[in-house]
Amino acid sequence: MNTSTPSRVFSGVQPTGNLHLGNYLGAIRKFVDLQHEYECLYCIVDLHAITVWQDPAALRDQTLEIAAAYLAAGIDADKAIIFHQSAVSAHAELAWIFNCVARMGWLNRMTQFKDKAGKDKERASVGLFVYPNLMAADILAYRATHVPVGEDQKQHLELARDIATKFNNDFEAEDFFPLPEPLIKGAGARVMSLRDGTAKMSKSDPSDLSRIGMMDDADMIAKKIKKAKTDPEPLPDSLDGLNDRPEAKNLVGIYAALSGVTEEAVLAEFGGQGFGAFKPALADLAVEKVAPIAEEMRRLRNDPGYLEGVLGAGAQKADAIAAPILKEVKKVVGFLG
Ligand code: AQP
Repeated sequence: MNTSTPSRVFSGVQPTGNLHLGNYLGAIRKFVDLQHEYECLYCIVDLHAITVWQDPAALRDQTLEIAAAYLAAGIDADKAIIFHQSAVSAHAELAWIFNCVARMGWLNRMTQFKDKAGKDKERASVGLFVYPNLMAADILAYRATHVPVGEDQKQHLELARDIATKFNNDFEAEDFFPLPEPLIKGAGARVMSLRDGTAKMSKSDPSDLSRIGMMDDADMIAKKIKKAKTDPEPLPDSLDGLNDRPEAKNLVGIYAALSGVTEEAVLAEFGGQGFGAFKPALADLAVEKVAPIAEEMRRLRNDPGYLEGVLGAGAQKADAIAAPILKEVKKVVGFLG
């Protein structure tokens, strides 16, 4: 039985294309900071990606693109473990066990399934429905204690805690799995669409103008910010003045997250000014922060052999942690060794 759980971070990004500023500010940038404090596993969750249709060649390509993004953003493959989910079988094996622990009622309450399945639930894959069980397995296969994610993943993380609790209770295995803590706070936890300040910036939004892509060049970033939806009012002097102005609030939030200052500080500088002045400043800042990452991603993408080597070595390290934990799980459940 495991009672002394060391702090360990696990998180992942789906290789589903169109990696955007929300993924960077909400997740990847935090991954970079955390690698100095914790043992970290950063996964490219290709098993999650196929819960909706993925062209096989594109999936391989997108997997390498996320590996390039991790490295270009500053994750050090000698410090953190970078790997793709399908290379470590513990994820799928533990997910099956969790399919038998989680309850239908719990999954029926997941808002992401409702959003992604849309009106035609009958045609959604079964994998999309049990997606949160796989996410719980991703985390708990390593007994990870901390999970940096954007706001949109909060409900799934609560479900992972429920699964860990039920497993520990059902098998009278107190503290077998830790209850993983979300690391959600901070600027950039919820970046909204540039076309609709009430919808999150998303990979699957049909409008490319809705997101700043991590591979966008300087001209494209400037164009998208120029075209971002706003209102005719100047920026207010205080945060209260952003209530009921979702698009303005979003752009101020992005500026704050990129520059590492508070939203109050952004308003102290730009309050009273119109978007004609604010948007070019935001575009310059976004180009300054994103363009070097995009350039490094492009350089790394030209060396697929190197990226595959990083992922292969990472998968071996990840497997070395997960395999003994899975072995213990099987014993607890009652499987013959
Ligand atoms: N808009 C966002 N703001 C802040 N964080 C975000 N994340 C996603 N969108 C935002 C965080 O990025 C990490 C990786 O996300 P993912 O690729 O695993 O899945 P996702 O949430 O499905 O990404 P998208 O872009 O929203 O794709 P679609 O369009 O398919 O729904 C996660 O930590 C997530 O919280």
